[in-house]
Amino acid sequence: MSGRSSFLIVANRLPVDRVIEPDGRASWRGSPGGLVTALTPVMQSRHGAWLGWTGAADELLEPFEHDGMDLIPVPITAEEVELYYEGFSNATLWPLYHDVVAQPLFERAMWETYRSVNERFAEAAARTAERGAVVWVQDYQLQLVPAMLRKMRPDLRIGFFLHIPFPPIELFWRLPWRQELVEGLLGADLVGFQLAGGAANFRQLCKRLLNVNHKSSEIFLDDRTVKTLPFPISVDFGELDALVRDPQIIHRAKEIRVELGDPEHVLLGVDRLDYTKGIGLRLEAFGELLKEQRITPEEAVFVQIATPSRERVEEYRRLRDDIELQVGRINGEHSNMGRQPVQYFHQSYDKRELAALYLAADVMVVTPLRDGMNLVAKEYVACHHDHQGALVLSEFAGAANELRQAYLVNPYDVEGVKRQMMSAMNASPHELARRMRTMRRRVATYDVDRWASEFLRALES
Ligand code: ADQ
Repeated sequence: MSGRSSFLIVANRLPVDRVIEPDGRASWRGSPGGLVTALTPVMQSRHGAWLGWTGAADELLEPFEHDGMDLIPVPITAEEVELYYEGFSNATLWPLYHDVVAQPLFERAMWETYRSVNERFAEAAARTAERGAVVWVQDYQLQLVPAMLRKMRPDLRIGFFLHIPFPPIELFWRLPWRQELVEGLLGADLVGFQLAGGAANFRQLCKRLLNVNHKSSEIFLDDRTVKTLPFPISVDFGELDALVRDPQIIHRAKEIRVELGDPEHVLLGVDRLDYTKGIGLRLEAFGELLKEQRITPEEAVFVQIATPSRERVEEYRRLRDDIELQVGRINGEHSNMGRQPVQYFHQSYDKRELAALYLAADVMVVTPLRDGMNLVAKEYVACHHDHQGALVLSEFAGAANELRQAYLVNPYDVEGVKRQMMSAMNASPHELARRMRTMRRRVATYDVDRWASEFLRALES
């Protein structure tokens, strides 16, 4: 460990997961995901440091090195996990920023803890950053950090990226602590959003709340300017594309289809088990297609992978029960011996198995009610160099902005979802290739590397 760094990432979580070795010792493994892959080379070349929580409460760990990065654990107590993480982040901000598809909780104790944990992250960053360093703060759990950090260290260049949608004024306005939150973000030199719409929402809000002027992407404060720009996040196209050319993965994809009973159509959903993802409504659409005999259990199987998520938050527990009840109902009504039309897995998978599933699926169904981007949609596209496979995609996912050739749906319109699922299943290979080719060009060009480098270029210019 070398002390101070000229490049810092500040995120709720460190980019590593703890693994217990067979001999009982604990070690760290890089957590999967595009963000870590995209940032690792930048971190290595700039000797960067990453500040974040280990994921375990009440743990005090010294900084350590992993894969050429300095990792600096920020401790969080069990009570703070409840109030800052499960509370204000996931029970207040998450639903508020996702169109209030669940009722947000507005509790003062949660807010107070959010503020004090943000302060701790800012202090840790202030201690670690070299003079004039570049600091990149990630996501909705840390929206107060930019202003806190600027106050402690005006010499730094501070960027912030929001991975989830930024809501329209009318929704954001409900937040009792709206002013402090907006001022928190304005501590950055650059605030990045997934979409231009989110950036515009933010600028309008600043005008209305603080009466500050803006012109195109810039907000003018008394003593400086804040840039607000869209940077649609993406996936590691090259890695996924190479993975699905691996003979073992190809073999596994074929095996999956056989295990599913070799149906004509394999439909797939892959999501964190979250109420924003629209899992229930896509199952409802599939169930109705079965009921109306527009498809039979011999023809089509729906595989739904739902990664366990936020299981201590009440909404999420209820959601799990609802989905499992629904799966049971559909299978109860439509299964015959040896054939279950919905295959449901409440599990996490490694990259290779996930790639094989994407490759095996004829129709990927992505139907969030609201989603910042949705990487699953882009991962599916990256896995289809065969130019086959159809993507059914919600208009309310950020990815719909780029993937215009998907079978776009309004997830609130069940008849429309059913219609597009049928079109996707019945499309000719020629039609599928036409759509897939254009979508692949887009994802190949705007991959996650490009996302990170464009953000950093805008921050440093
Ligand atoms: P998420 O809401 O988590 O991300 P998403 O973008 O779809 O949603 O990313 C999920 C990731 O988890 C994907 O990379 C996927 O492969 C992986 N995953 C899902 N289920 C899995 C399973 N069972 N096993 C293993 N891996 C699984 C938030 C925002 C999004 C935004 C991203 C990135 O909500 O809108 O796209 O951040 O900015």
